[in-house]
Amino acid sequence: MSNGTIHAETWSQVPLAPPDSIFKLSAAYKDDTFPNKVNLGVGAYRDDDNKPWVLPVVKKATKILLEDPNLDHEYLPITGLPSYTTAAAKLILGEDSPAIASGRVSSAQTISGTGANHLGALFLSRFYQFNGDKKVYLSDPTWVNHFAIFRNVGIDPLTYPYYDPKTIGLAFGAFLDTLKSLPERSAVLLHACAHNPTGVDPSREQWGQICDVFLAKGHYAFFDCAYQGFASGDLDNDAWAVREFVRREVPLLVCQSFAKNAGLYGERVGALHIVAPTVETAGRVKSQLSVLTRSEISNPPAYGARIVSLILNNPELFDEWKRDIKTMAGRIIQMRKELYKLLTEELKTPGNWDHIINQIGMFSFTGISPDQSQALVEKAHVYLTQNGRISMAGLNSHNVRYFAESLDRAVRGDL
Ligand code: KET
Repeated sequence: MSNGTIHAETWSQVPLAPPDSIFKLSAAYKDDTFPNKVNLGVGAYRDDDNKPWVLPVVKKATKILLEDPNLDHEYLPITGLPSYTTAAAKLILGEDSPAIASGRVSSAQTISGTGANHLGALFLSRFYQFNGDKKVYLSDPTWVNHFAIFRNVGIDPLTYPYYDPKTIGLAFGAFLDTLKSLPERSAVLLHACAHNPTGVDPSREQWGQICDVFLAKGHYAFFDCAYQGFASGDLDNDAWAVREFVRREVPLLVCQSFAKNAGLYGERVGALHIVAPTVETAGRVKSQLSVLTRSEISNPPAYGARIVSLILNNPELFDEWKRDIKTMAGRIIQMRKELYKLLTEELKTPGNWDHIINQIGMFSFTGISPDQSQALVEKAHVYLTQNGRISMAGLNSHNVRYFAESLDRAVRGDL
């Protein structure tokens, strides 16, 4: 070391990492001064005036919370606010869930859906009896962060076929064949509903066949549920696949997020639910979730969980929330219809655009090439991920025409 001085680590070995592919779009959009710019990048709901929407039911719950004379800022228990985790488990697994009734669900409050994925992956990494090396199978494509989340805990992420670019739909045959060919007891990540980024979900009949293979092969289902309510506008409907797997006793866990369906993005409200085979196992699992959580975050943040707990445990607020979800899902469906109409009837954009109305949830996978996506970003000020995913929630009655026209030009190579 120079001058005989001993230096502490100076990070000369740290490589510069590229910015996050989704969040960099939000930043670029913010900096863009073009008046007609459109943000279709991050999956965050916007109202028809392109404003973030604080759900009316969240405003009500906040008021109740703030007026509560007993409100304090003490630590929550390590695995979270019990009134929240219990109600959250019921929301995804169902009021009459056999797993809840028999006390086999271990729940932990997490830092939103990302934290649930992380804790679930960490738990698997520590305790799952992998058949060989630690591997998880992810849909191709999937939410990009899944890869990093599993790598972080020493699980190698591999993919299974899911999407067929030719049909812009589910590659069901290849998906099922791959599930059958994986080693027994493989860990497989499934999107519970409103698949990100494709907007393509299996039908109930297809879920049934997927479930058959999971049972036959003893696979472990790692469900990620970040969009309950956003697929169909109905919370129970969107939880169907998870509940069916529980009913048929596939070993599984569920990662849950209230970022999107309650508009609580920044409050980081999530939960991990592990369904165990017996009450006794559930107790041991929960004890380990507690140990893992303690070392990472000590205990989760209280505010968002209190809001969601109020909403889930008060029948009036719960009904109001369901109406708010319908408002969001309904506006997105409306935008799908308008975009489809503009592309097919008015602009007569080359290609088939049926997938715009057939795909569900917050996203649409347009099927355009990375070059066309880039042209939209660079020349039309329309921000979307390179894979051609658009967040439908970023469209509204004011910008849908500009977007349709820009997409039309990109497809024709005129941008
Ligand atoms: N799972 C999926 C499938 C998902 O799309 C997201 C977020 C999450 C989990 C985590 O969300 P959280 O806010 O931690 O509850 N997706 C959007 C935002 C992001 O990338 O973080 C997105 O794809 O735009």
